[in-house]
Amino acid sequence: MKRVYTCFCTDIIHDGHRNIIREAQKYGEVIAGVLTDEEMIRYNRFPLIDFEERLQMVREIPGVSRVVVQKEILYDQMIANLRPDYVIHGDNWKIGPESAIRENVLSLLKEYGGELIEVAYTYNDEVRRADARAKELLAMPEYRRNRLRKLLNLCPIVKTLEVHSGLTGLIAEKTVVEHDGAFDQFDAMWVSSLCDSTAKGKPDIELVDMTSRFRTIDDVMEVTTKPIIFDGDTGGLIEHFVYTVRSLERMGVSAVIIEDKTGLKKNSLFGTEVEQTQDSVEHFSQKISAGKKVQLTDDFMIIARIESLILERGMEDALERARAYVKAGADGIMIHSRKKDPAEILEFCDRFRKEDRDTPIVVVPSSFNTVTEEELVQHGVNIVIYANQLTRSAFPAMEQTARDILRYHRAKEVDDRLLPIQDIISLIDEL
Ligand code: SPV
Ligand code: MG
Repeated sequence: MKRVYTCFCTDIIHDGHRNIIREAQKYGEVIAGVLTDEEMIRYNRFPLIDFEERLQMVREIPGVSRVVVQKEILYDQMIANLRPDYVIHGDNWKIGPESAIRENVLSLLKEYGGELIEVAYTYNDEVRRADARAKELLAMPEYRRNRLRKLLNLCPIVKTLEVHSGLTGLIAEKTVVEHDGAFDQFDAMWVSSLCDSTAKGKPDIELVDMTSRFRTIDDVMEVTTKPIIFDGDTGGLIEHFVYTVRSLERMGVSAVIIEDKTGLKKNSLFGTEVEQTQDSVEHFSQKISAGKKVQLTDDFMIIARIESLILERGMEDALERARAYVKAGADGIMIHSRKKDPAEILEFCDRFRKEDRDTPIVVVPSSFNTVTEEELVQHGVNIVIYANQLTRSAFPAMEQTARDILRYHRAKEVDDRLLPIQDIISLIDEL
């Protein structure tokens, strides 16, 4: 009997999938692959159900005779192991980044005379509704909140992008790239105080109040499903911070990062050029403990940000604070630096990891931007935040456009570098 292989990268089975299996049965014995969670989140979206349930779901499709695990989105390993006579897939992979997978399959099959069967992709009302429902569920607070903890177990490093609006949220949500046969996308979003303030034309000094910051979160949440890490600045008064924790948790935010500064907060990238006061270890520890005490779920994370390197208080001070904050209940440590050289950050990570194998480490490589994600992983970092690059890329582009319109007294000269009108009016999907 001939062998037919197809891979499932989904957590819902609809008409389209059943149709593929019915077609596949006409050619022989159907073997179905299930793509691992690790690989599914690089290329598609976070699965709503766990891997065991996904395996079971595929086993139960009538016509599937065997289920195997596919560990990589490209088919090299699967095809080498199974040598199927046919691979069957919906024809929707002919366009977009997925076409790289199609090319990969075609070239592997060609080596031994295997064949690709493409079935017209079913996009009926049931499929549309199932898709929409999955996205709605992923966006619900109960589903979204615990996803950061899940990602920490799944990813070598959680890649987080700054967002400050619905539009930037959509970029973090939807941008997927294919590069050298690997797919990638961001895992989480950072609601930066710097960029949230900047978008409102305000300085980053805790002037934009919590109500307004929450409004930004809400705008982002309405159009995205990925988990949110909130930049909570100093966290404010302990008596206020406990309310912030409750609100963020209720909204479905996954984590808040608070920094150990007190008084008038200035942006860390000013370093010692402006007056900034570091909080005492005791007081900041109390703030962490108070926040941990009021949270209602085990999902929410309070991450303590250490400003000792920013304020030039030295490595020993940073490490001592890290120990104290973990003891006070912090679910993670963010270490910050404004040096161009990542050496002090990496030294901190190495030394901290030696004594604490588990507590997640977060870094924000805005200044030390030569460091790669791979190097960060080697030094025990769990979350990397690209904290301001979207805002910094948008501003010069917009300013240049404004300048050129003034210069040419019309908009024709800038048009080539703009999003086409057709694309801007259809950029946002309607319900
Ligand atoms: C932010 O993005 O607001 C941060 C990171 O807090 S930094 O600007 O580097 O302080
Ligand atoms: Mg900030």
